[in-house]
Amino acid sequence: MESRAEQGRDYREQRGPVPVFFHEVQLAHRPRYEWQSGQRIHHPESSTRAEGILQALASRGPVYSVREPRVLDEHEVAKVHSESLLQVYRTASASSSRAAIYPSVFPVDHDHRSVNPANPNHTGAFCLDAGTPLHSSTWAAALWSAASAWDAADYVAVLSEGDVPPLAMSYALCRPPGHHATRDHFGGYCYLNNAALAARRLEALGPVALVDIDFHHGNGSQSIFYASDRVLFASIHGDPEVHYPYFWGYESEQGAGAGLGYNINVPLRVGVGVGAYLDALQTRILSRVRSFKPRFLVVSAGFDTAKGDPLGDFGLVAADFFVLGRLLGELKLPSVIVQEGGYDTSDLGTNVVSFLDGVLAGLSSPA
Ligand code: SP5
Ligand code: ZN
Repeated sequence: MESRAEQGRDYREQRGPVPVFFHEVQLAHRPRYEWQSGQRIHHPESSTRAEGILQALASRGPVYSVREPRVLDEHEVAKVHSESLLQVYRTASASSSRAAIYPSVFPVDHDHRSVNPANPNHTGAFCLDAGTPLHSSTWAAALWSAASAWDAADYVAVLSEGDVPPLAMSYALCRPPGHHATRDHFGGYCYLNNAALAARRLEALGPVALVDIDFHHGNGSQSIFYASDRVLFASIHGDPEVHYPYFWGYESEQGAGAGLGYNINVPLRVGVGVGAYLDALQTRILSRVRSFKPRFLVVSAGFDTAKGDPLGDFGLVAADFFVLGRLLGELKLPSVIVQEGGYDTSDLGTNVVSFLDGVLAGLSSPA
């Protein structure tokens, strides 16, 4: 039997199907409501999202093949998140199946010495917003979502152990999403930062570019790598003056310490056209990624930039997602695509497949 690393030496390009990592338990997390202008609305981060993506992938026949990730050891998760945050999740997972924890009291300026992660009344100390509930099923779903990202990263890492790094790609169908989760806080429908875990898996092997194309700024990923010059974080998103997460995502946030210059934010005004969007991506993000000379690419791939999305307003259609994917593929880097947002469930699957097809086309185009 050849090991996965030995197989990797024969690969220069992706051959055979692109692995899609996903576990059924990820569907069990079903947040019911969130708040919008004081009104209770249906929660947009539904399990239907993942089902639609799976269906669209299946329609592409043998190009993509779904597999279950292996169990993720919690000590890997602890390389990105605090032990207290994980304890908050474990505590919530032990609650009755009907109960939901919606934090609504947030200890601003509290010194946190008396915060107890085993006390559900203290959950607000670990939470950024009121739209990200904890149900008994949340912890297991988030952990499998993280496992999907970690295994997707492991797949390209193992294939890259040879002298010539292969142009492999993998896709983690992460749901719940992750890029708003910081080391210590959950929020923005995110509990564990899946993309950050993937980047952590890879950064030991070489520099990693983490490019975030979700409509919302990836504040969690930014904060986790803010002082790092090993992981370049670059995000293009709706202007935070107007859009969630409001307090982060400005151009002035450029990194700290050794990481100064390794954090790039490109906020775009409401209703920017696809031409201006792709232009900003190329001139302000992809050029910087190239000069950084990464060994790996991780993409926080949100599709709430799509036309008709209830949360975003960039108006991208399936053909645009193909172009976007191809531009990223043309970086010619082993690539891990991590699912983030995207809430128009009628087009989500089509857009995801179009994007992944684009990445594959970019990776395999003549250099
Ligand atoms: C992963 C991800 O995409 N998270 C997004 C979290 C956004 N939560 C706040 C949504 C506020 C919605 N206001 C909607 C106005 C629509 N016209
Ligand atoms: Zn988003």
